[in-house]
Amino acid sequence: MNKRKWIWLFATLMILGLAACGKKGDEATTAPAKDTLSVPRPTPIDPSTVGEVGGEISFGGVRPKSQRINMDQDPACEQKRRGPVIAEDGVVNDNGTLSNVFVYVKAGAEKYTFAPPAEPVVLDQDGCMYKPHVLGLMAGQVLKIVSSDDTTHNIHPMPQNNREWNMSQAPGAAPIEQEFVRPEIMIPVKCNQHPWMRAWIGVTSNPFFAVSGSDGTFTIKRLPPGDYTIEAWTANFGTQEHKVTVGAKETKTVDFRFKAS
Ligand SMILES: [Cu+2]
Repeated sequence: MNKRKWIWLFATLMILGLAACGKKGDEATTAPAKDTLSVPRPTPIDPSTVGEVGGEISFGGVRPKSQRINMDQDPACEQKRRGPVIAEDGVVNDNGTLSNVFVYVKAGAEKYTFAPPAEPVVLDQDGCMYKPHVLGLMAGQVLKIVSSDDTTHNIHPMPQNNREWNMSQAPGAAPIEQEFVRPEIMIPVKCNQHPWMRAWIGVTSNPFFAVSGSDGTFTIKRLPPGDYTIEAWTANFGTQEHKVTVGAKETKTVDFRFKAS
């Protein structure tokens, strides 16, 4: 057989082979996974090895004076108020700890890829205050803003690394759903109607974050074994970081102590 015939034979076999593949593909019962190229696959993490980091945020030094909020300018806010309302930034708990501290894995989790949770994080406007005052969510996760108030709010996040926007929300209006696509610690949020309203949003690239509660404690769960840098962010007293090594199934304690700057 001469060279030309070999080429024809080869081409014919290729066409038959491709046809057979196509037929096989048509009969396949499962479709290929969607967007496998654009959406990175989450790194599998063995749940039997994960540990956690918890601790307490304490405050030493002179307590800042609390700032009372005056809601006189909007009767709808004022009517809903039960007793004095205090600005949350800089508040020291009765037990000498700090709530509303955003604690997160700043470094050590880069080797993993995480998909943002499908459930949104909800930010409520209630009594003309944001609830919660400090929240975290992952880049690409939906932030769902709702209002429990009988007045119009205008929510206005002021990011450095994400798109800035503001949107009005009248009483009874549909929830506003937005996402921040890039990690950012922290995004301040204000209301263009009520100058005292303030929230802080931490946007992370991993699911390892927590906000200290009214007892000043926090817990970051489901950490794979490894070396991490944990940062604690406060609105008024700066940030601090600690390094920690978490072994398989280990629970580590990392405490932070802030003072007035
Ligand atoms: Cu408002």
